[in-house]
Amino acid sequence: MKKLVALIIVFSVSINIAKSQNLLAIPDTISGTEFNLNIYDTSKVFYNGYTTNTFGINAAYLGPTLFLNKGDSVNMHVANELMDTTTIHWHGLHVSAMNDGGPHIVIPPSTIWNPSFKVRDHAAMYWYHPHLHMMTNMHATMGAAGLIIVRDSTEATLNLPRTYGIDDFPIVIQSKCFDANKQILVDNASDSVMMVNGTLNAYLPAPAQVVRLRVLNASSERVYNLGFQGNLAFSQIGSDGGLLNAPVSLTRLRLAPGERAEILIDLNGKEGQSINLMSYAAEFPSAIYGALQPGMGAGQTIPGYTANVLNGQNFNIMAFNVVAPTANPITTIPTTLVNNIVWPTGSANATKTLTFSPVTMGPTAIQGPFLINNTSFDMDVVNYTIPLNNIEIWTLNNQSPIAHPFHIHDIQFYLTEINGATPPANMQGRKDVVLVPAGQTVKFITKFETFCDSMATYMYHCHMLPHEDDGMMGHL
Ligand SMILES: [Cu+2]
Repeated sequence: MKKLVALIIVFSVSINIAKSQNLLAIPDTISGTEFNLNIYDTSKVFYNGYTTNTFGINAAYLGPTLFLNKGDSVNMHVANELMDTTTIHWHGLHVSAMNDGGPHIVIPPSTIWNPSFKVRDHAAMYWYHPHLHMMTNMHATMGAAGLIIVRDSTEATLNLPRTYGIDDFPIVIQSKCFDANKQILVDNASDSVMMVNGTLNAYLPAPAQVVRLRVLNASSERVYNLGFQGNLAFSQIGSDGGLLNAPVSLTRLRLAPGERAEILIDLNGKEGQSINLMSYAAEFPSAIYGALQPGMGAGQTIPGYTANVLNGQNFNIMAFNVVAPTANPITTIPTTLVNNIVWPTGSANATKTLTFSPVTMGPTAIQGPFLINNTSFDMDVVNYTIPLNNIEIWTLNNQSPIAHPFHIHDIQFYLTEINGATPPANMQGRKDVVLVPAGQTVKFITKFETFCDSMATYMYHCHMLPHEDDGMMGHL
């Protein structure tokens, strides 16, 4: 009998080792109108027996999720307890340039930055992260980032899951590189370890009902081709800055650095099953970071890239272990959501074309640095001055051999064309990041409203953080 018990214990341990999974961390929350964030040097155990140095915000890795209500006036208190200067940018929020936390709005060590602003954004998930010139990748990779969930009265009327951590889950996807001592390596194409919410090899017990996932790609460079094991269909209901007009049924969702997507998965009747969230990167065409070939040509690569086991492969991101439904579960997916009103293209006052190119042509062209309109970022040169209330159409023309996720501060935009074609339905909502494939053009329309300040600027840049740090950025 003793032997049998021992055998059962050994067997169950070996099953656990085979699964070798960790319960997904769900970031703590702060709600109300006063938000205290402390950025500090700390550490976290990602691997048993190793202490990894990190930058924390109120926690060892990734900050708390901030719940904001549209219309509220909020006060942020950001204390920098690092040895280094940093900034905090509210990615996607429509705030004044002085409150935006770009590279000019620095928080020196041992000081507190106190921006106050009115929440003007649509219900969606946004995020906050450092934006210090040439240091964004380092600070964000070390863990200084967190989520913002905005709620509004329109979203509140919809029959959607919205109980955080119960049927509405944040999913922050990052690829990381650890050295032999399990310290985080920054700016390295050997980002072969996947983590979700800072958890390696994560699983989430998810109830057997309609579940909402708010997915952020917070990786420095990697693009994901998200899908569920067995090609389980899911519905995208929101993009970066708001809900879509109606859910869009998908089996794949490409998500580039900085982009967010809200999706619903229907787990009704799946209790007891385990379903992996995957990246089907083997399906990517060339010239995307994450594809087998990161450049347009076979000879174009990045040091460390070819040896990285994630590139061009289908891999697990995390697992959903389906458990019993909650009380009063959401069991259906709505047919309509909101009514996004897009500015007519004829209403535009101005157009701009931004051309992306490498500094050097040839085999090393995909290693950067990259230029926008043949110009590298200069802290002291304002690239565009835009009259308040201008409606503009921007054409992003990628003449470099790798796809770049373009991000602009202050506004949300609507895509009007992708390489001459109408964008797919899941890309027709409010966005602040768009992946511009190599050799292609993307057009969007937006309105620059509410804020203008001749003394402070907003950034636009590539959200592949090494590209941004290397000067693929401008300001307006
Ligand atoms: Cu880029």
